[in-house]
Amino acid sequence: MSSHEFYMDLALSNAQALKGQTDPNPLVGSIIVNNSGIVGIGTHLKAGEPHAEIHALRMAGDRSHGATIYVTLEPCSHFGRTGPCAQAIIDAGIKRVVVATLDPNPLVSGNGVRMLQDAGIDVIVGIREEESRKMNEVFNKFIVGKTPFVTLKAASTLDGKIATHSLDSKWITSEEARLDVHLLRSQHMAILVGVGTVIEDDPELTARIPNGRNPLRIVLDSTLRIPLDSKLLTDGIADTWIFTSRNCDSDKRQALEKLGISIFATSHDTQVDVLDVVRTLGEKGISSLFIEGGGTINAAFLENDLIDKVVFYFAPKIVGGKLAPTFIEGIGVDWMKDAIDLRDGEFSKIGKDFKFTGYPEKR
Ligand code: AOF
Ligand code: ZN
Repeated sequence: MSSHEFYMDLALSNAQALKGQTDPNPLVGSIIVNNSGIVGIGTHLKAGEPHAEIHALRMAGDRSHGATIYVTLEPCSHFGRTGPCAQAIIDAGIKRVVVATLDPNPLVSGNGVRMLQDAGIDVIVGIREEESRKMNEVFNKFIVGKTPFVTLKAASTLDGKIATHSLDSKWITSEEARLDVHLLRSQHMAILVGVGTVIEDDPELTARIPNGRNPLRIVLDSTLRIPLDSKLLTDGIADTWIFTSRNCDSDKRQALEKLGISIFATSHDTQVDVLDVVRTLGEKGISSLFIEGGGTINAAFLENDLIDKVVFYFAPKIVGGKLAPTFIEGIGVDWMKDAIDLRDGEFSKIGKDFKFTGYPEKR
């Protein structure tokens, strides 16, 4: 491993620790090194707060004169909520900038590097590029199209069942796998379920882990069947938004609004239009969406090409039964050649279970 890779790995792992906390901003880490060693360490903590480089420069102070700065993302060149980092780097007298990857933000992309080079600074781009891009897969999508990066999560037996034929579902996967789900929840801005899940399980949809941030909770409910005493409506732990259809029950809508719940009617008369849901969430600044729906909701998002990533937990068990529900329902494809391919698939073991992550090929 070269020294560039060593310092970039350090910056990457510091940045990665903040996953979920910086949304909708990217995860960014920075390290400043001079002849005597590391003199500055910085990580972007939260949108609206200083960028990674600024924290590192403040720590280094005068020691940044003639030093090298490592940054996992191209230093910014624009005046956003904070000033341009490229200018701060120039002003601090940094001699060399090592960047993992360019910033996909159209306001910045390439301009940050150009600003630095124009000031006579030596710039190297591409150290741990793939790792940095993967770490910011959410940001990379949202900053370009302003629609959320959507992850579909399911937990099933090895024969694909999410409950028995009598609808018993507690528990399919082990405690370790369920904790991993809480971590994923805390790393997303919003979590989405169907009203069936709310009626069946009365879930909290919170992240019950140390430093767990609770996502916004979203329910798809075409006729507003949600019980007024559900935890999602009454516990006050996190906000809950409901997406419904145009012809929903107006009395129930008023009752829900009285509880402080935001209701969005999508364009369809009797169903919730999932394309509308995703578009609206993007407009509201939600960059990451975690879907924990049942088979019908999962199929609707998949069929509409709205899923960017899947996380499936498989418990090594068999329940069987033609009537036991599976995690992708709908009608399904007609021909095997039309099956949705998942690229870059990876399996790992969590407790007794197997976790699969992959990326559906867009059609
Ligand atoms: C950096 N270092 O640590 C981050 C960067 O609203 P602002 O001012 O925080 O700007 C957000 C944009 O700045 C974001 O969309 C991305 O392009 C860049 N983020 N850049 O040099 C950082 N977080
Ligand atoms: Zn910046």
